[in-house]
Formats: sequence, C-alpha cells, structure tokens
Amino acid sequence: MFHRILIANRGEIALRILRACRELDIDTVAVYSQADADAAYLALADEKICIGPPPSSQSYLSMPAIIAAAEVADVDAIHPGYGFLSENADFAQTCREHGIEFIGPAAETIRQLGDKATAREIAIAAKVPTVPGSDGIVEDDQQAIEIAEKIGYPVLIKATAGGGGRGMRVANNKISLVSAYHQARSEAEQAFGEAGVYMEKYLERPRHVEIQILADGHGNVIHLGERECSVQRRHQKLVEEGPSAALNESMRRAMGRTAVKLAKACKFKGAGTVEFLLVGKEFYFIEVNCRIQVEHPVTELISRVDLVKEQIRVAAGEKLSLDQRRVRLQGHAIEVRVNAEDPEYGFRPCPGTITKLIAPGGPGVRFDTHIYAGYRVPPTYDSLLAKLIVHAPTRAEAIVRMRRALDEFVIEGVQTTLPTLRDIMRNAFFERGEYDTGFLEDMLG
Ligand code: MV4
Repeated sequence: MFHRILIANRGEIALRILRACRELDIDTVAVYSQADADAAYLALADEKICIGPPPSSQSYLSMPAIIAAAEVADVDAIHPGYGFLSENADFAQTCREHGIEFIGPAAETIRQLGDKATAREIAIAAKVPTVPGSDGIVEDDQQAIEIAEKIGYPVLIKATAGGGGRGMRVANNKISLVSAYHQARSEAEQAFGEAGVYMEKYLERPRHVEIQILADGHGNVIHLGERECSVQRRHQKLVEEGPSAALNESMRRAMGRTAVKLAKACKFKGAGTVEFLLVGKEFYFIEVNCRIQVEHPVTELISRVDLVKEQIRVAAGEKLSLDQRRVRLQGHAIEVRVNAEDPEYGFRPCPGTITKLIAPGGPGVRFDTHIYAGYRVPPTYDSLLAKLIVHAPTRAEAIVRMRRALDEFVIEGVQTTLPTLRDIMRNAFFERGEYDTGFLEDMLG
C-alpha cells in the first residue's frame, strides 16, 4: 500500500481524497495555488506545497509543477480527483515515467476513451447498444449526408475530443447539415486542437443515466448501479440520484452488464462511469468517464462502498474489496450541488466571502464541502461550494429528507443555487420521477 499520496486537486474533492487517505493511514501532500492558500482543509494534510504563483487558474493544470512537488515530497502516487488533469493521458504517462503511480486507468485507456469516436467504435465492436450513427470519425460532408439519410434527421454532430456536451451541433436537414458539419469541425479545432467529429441520431429529450464501474488489475470488474443525472442546466449537473426512477430491475441488470462488458473490452482499471441515454425502455451508450465523478457519493450511500478507497487500493495493486455477488444496493440517495451562482442573473458565478454558514445534518444527511464561515470564494475556479447528499429507504423519503435538509441550510455572503434546488425538490414532475434532460430548462422557463 502507498505511504504517501499527492492530491492534485482542490476544494471538496481534495478534502474527500484526503479523508480516504487518512483512514487508510496514508500520508497526504496537498498542493495548492495562491488563490487557495487559506483553504482550511490544507491544515489536515501532512504536507502542503504551493504550486501556484498567479495566474492561479493554471496551477492545478501545471504538470511540471505537480510532478516537481511529487518529487520533492517523495510521494508514491498522485490522485487527480476530477476535472483538471484527471483525464489527461499525457499526465498519466508522465507520472508513470517518473515512477509515480497515477491513481486512475492506464494512460492508453484514458487516451482511447477520451477520444469519443474511438470509445464509440470500441462500444460497437463490443456489441454495446449505441445511438445509430457513424462508426467513427466522419471524414467529409458527403459522408455526413449519406449517414444522415440512412439514420434520419435530426442528427447530432459531436467533437471526438469533446464530451460532456462540449462541441455538439444539431442538424435538421441536408442544407443545415453541411454548414453544421464544417462549423463543428472548426469549433472543435479551436476548442480542443482536434477537428475530428462523429455523428449520431439526435435523441429528443433523453434521460441521462450512468453506471458506476470499479475494476482492478486482476481482471475483476463490477458495477455499483446507476445514477440519474438528467437534472442539468447547459450540461452542468445540478441534481443526481440513485437508483433512477426510470429503471426497473431487468433494465438495471442489462445496463450494469453492458457497462461491465464495455469496461472489460477496454481493459479498464479503477473507478469509471459509463454514460447512457435512455429513451423509454431503450438505452444507448454515449461516453465513458475515466475519473471519480462529482456525484460519486450517491453511489457510496446506496452501496456502502468507499469509491475513493477502492481507487487507491486498486492503484496499489490490490484486488477489489467485493465481487458482484456482494454488491447490495439499498435505499435511495439524492445529491444536490450548491454552487456560488446567482439564479436571478442567469446562474452567473458569484464569488465573495461567506459571512454565515449553517450546515444541514441529522439522520441520512451527508455534507461534502471545503467551505466555512469566513471562506473567500475565489473567482478563479468552478463555482461548486458544497454537495448535499441524503439517503433514505425510499425515493419519497429521500425527497422529504432533502427538503428538510435544504430548509436547514443557510449560506450568506454569496448568492447560491439553493433557491433553485428547493424549487426542484418541490416540483411535481421531479417528485413523480417524470423528468428528462429538458426538465430544468422547462422549469426555469
Ligand atoms: C446526445 C443527446 C441526444 N442525442 N446524443 C450531452 C452531454 C453528453 N454527455 C452527451 N449529451 C447528449 N448527447 C444524442 N445522440 C443529448 C445530449 C444531451 C444531454 C445528455 C445528457 C444530459 C444532459 C443533456 C443535455 C443536453 C443534451
């Protein structure tokens, strides 16, 4: 097992990883930027190293700075968390070249799955249900037209280096397809340095359901059920829950088996998420994420598995702590993301100082956050302040618990998404589980 791990991230996920390390009796090295110098969780680290003279925005993305800190602190492994370098194949490769274990899949797996058209080709080869569309990259607009005429309009053009909704364009007919194809390519070139695009039938208002995967280096691959992530605004998730109100047991088994099959096909190792779109009873593969996700606590609460500890154990060469037969999914969990954003002004980021904080608590309430009264929310990074997660025996009880916890929750000094979260929890469609990826835009009007 590792003796010392460098946490190459910040905020709530840095604290989450630090907690897992402490429970595994592993020393922690926290890197931080000047903008994060007064973060309280740094005091819990065994060692802290400043990697960020301004502009702090680049610090956690600086491979040389992070590798240098890892060398100085003589760590055995680096945990990248999510975002930043967590799905950067070059970084995973560089860690290994420096004899430092990267807590995540092999660099080659990250590279393969990070290329969304390649991920799609792997899925097709593994006979995983995919949205009808191109086999891989669409080479020119003539090929795009031929495929579109086969699968029918509307079609969606996606950047192979995109993902998470970045670099997508809808085309409703042949004329708009040609311009959408070329625009998507130039935008992808601009945004990702890679112009390749692929095509899929555009599914109107799907639900977004993802399966949590765990795989070790000994051929063991399991799934820990699903999370429904359809409550999103501009591809930013706001509420996640598990299990999904849209799945019955046989669908759950089928999606889980499919996700495991895909993970095995790409020799996946570590914690990953296989994303699907759901239309009626049909599910279609769209992407694989090679990192721990923001919403991982939903799965931790219903499965009682510590996903971060499993990541660390697997990276250290150990076997998974449980096999599929021992997975027991119990109860219902809901997570809401409390962001420093102003719902009154188009959810624009709202940095500032937190002047008052009353955290929710009590039975079945988990509060993952790095903030405190007096904390200065930096404008430099994403706006996530805290995740509030509840667990209860049934979905109805989980909703009641979330309403109660949100009513207790007080944050002053910055505007937050709390009012919107309270509205969602009281929305009749949400309460009935009758919602899809268009729900939040409908509710906000
Ligand atoms: C789609 C789709 C409809 N049809 N693909 C958005 C982010 C990325 N995970 C995939 N996404 C979508 N892919 C086809 N062929 C609709 C979306 C989509 C979406 C998916 C999940 C959750 C929220 C979404 C919001 C808008 C669009």
